[in-house]
Amino acid sequence: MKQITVNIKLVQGDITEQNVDCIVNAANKELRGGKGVCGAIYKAAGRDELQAETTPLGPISTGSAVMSSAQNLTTYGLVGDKHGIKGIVHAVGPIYQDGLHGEVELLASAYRNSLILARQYGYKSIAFPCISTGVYGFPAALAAKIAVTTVVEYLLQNPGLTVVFVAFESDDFILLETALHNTKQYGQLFVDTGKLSAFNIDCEQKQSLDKMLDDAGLQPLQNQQTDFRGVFSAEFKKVITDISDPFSEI
Ligand code: AR6
Repeated sequence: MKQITVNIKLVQGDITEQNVDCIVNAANKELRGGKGVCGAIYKAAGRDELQAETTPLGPISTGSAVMSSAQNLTTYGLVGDKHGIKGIVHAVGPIYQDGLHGEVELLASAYRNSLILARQYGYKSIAFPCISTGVYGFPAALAAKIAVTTVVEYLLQNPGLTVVFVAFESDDFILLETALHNTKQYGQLFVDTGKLSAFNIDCEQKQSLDKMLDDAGLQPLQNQQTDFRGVFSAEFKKVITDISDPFSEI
């Protein structure tokens, strides 16, 4: 029986604080610094420096993606270790109109092309925001299904990359979690490793998270901070065991 392990992490928080090789920006075609996650990424990386690098790379078409450096973007691990994000994938999702303008395939393409780029650059991990679900108005539940399906399909064919879904809003976290559980349609045996991590938590949150970590046999958190934003991440390890799934020949 064929076994393929797919590593997917789901986090609620800020994409600029993830310990990954590259992060995905929900970009516009002209690669102009904008609002939402784009604004957060440009701010963290250094607005002028990143804009100077991205302007000559554009314009690009909807559904496609380009890689830039991460400029000054640095994040810190749970034990305060400095971690440099190496690249930023600028992926352009569709502006949602009515679902009849190829939006589903264009959103899937934005995810797929980001994964292809990360792999071409030899990166081992990539973090995605919920592309198109903010300013571009894509229905969040449908977007979560497309994101998860596209990523799982890609990883089944190209194992080795760790994918982190970063939900800024708790609603998106729940939608992604549901979509991840529903990928059982591929016949996976689902294993939740129960590994927890946290970012920017307040004292009360820290105590309860430390207890959860302790219960799970893990070390307490080291980087206590007072600015509360995102707190919870769950790591999913999927072991594909069903030979009748569509990718059984891989
Ligand atoms: N980390 C992770 N996710 C975030 C963050 C963050 N720091 N901030 C917001 N989000 P949007 P779009 C989530 O509007 O719909 C820009 O101006 C947010 O909750 O950023 O693809 C670009 O320049 C939402 O779920 O991107 C484009 O012109 C998700 O990011 C246009 O908006 C995407 O929302 C792209 O629109």
